[in-house]
Amino acid sequence: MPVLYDRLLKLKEMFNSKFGSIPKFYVRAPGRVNIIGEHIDYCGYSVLPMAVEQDVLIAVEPVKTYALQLANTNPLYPDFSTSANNIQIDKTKPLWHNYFLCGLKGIQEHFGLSNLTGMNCLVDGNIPPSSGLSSSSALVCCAGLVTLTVLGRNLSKVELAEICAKSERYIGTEGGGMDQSISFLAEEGTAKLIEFSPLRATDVKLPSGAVFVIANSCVEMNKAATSHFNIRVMECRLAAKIPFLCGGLQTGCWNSGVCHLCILFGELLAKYKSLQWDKVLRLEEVQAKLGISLEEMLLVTEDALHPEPYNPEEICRCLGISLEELRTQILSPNTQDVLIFKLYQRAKHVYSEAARVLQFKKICEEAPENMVQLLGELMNQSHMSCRDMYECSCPELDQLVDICRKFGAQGSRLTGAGWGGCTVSIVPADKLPSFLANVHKAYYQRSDGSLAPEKQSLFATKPGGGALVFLEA
Ligand code: ADP
Ligand code: NG1
Repeated sequence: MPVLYDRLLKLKEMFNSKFGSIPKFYVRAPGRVNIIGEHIDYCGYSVLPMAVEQDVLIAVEPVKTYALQLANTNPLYPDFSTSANNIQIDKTKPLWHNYFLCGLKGIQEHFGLSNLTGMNCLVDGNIPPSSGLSSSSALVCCAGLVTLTVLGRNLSKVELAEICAKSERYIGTEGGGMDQSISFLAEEGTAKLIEFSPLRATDVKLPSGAVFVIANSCVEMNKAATSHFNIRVMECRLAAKIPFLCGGLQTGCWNSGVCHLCILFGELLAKYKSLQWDKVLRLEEVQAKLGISLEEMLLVTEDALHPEPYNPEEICRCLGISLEELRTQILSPNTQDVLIFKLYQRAKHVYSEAARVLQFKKICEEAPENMVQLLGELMNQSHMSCRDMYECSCPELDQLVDICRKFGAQGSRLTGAGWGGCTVSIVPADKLPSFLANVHKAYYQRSDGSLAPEKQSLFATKPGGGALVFLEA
C-alpha cells in the first residue's frame, strides 16, 4: 500500500509539528459506494455496498489529562478541543468535530464510562464530503475505533458497526446502518450484502467483465444541515404505521370482495389490527409480521395507501393521535413543520428497491452470460425509482446518469442519499477507457467552463477492505 504508507508518513510529520510528539497509532476507516439498495436500510431492508479506497485516517496519541485535541490536515476543518469528560454534540450545527464526538460518545456510552482519558488526534480524509460516499460515517467509525483502541478494549466488528450506526444519529440524521456496517465489515475484493436485525455481511462476487465507476455530480448535499433525508425517514415510518388503519378492502372489486386480493387484504387487515402499530417503525417489520412477499407488499401498498400526499391532519386522524403527539412521538426535531407526506410513493420505492437488491445478488450468484446487462437494468430501474418515487435525485445527477449510459454504461444510478453527490455505473471492462474520456468531456469539460474537472470526480473503483488499526508508520 505505497500511497497509504506515504500518507501515514506525512501524517506523522504533521502530527509532530502540531503536537510536538509522535503518534502512538493510526486508524483508517473507508468510505463506501452503494451499488444498489438506496434508502432502504433504515426501513430494515438489505443493501449491497462495497468499501472504496478513499478513507479517513487518524493519527493518535493518548494523553494523561482529560484534554481531547482534534486537528485536521484540511484547513477547512478548524482545530477543536474539549474535555473528554464532557462531550456535547450540537445537533443544530453539524461541524466536523461533532462527527468525531459521535464515534467517541458511542464507545463511551457502550462501556458506561463517565471518565475518558484525553488524546491528541490529527485527522486526514480523502472522501469527497457530502457526496454520497459516506465521508461522515467513515469519520464516525474511525473515531469509534480510535476511542476503543485508546481504552484498550475489544469489540467485534459487528458490535462496532452497530454502536457507530446508533451514535452517528447524535448528529441529528436518522440513518440506517449501511455505511458504518460496510466501513467495518468490508473485505478487499468483494461487495457485501448487508442484512440487519441481526446485522450480517455476506460476500457478493461482482462480475469480472465489468468495472464500477463513480462520477461526482459536484453538487454537495449535507444530510445533517438539511431536512431532505429525515423527511424521507419519517415518511417511511408513517407509511409503516398507516397502511391498514385508513384503508378498506379492494376498491371497485367486481367479485363482491371474494377475489384473491380481497381475501388476502382481509386476512392482512386482521393481522395488522393485531399489531401494536404504535411500536412499528420500519416497513420491513410490517412485511415480516404479515408474512407476505415484497411483490405482495407492493400490491397491498397500492390498495391501502393513496397516491395523493397526506397532510398531518389526515395522518393524525388515521392514527387517532393529536398533532402534538405526531410531532413529539413520531417526527424528528427537523421535520416538525412538514406539511406533505408522500407515503404511497415512498413505500412503493422501498418495496421495489428491496426486491431489486435480492435480484442483483441472485444474478451475481448465478452469473448468466448476460449478467452485466441484467445488473445494469436493475441499476437503471433503481435510479428511476429514486428519481420518480423517492424524489431524491436532482437535475445534475439525472444528466450525469444519462451521459454515463450514453457512453457505454450498462446501468447507472445515483448512489448514497442523493439530492446531489455521486453516481455509480456498471461499465463493460473493454469500454472503460473510452467511457472515462467521453464522460469527462461531456460532464466535466463544459464549454462555458462552469464545472472545473476535479481530481476525484470520475474514477473506477474496486471493493476495498474495512477499518483497521496500524501501530507503525
Ligand atoms: P457524506 O454523504 O459524505 O456522509 P455528509 O453531508 O453526511 O456527507 O457529511 C459530510 C460532513 O462530514 C462534512 O461536512 C464534514 O463535517 C464531515 N467530514 C467529511 N470528511 C471529513 C474530513 N476529511 N475531515 C473532517 N470532517 C469531515
Ligand atoms: P450517505 O450517502 O452517506 O449520506 C445515507 C445514510 C445511509 C442510507 C443512505 C441512502 C447515514 C449516516 N447514512 O448515506 O444509512 O440511508 O443515505 O441509502 O445516515
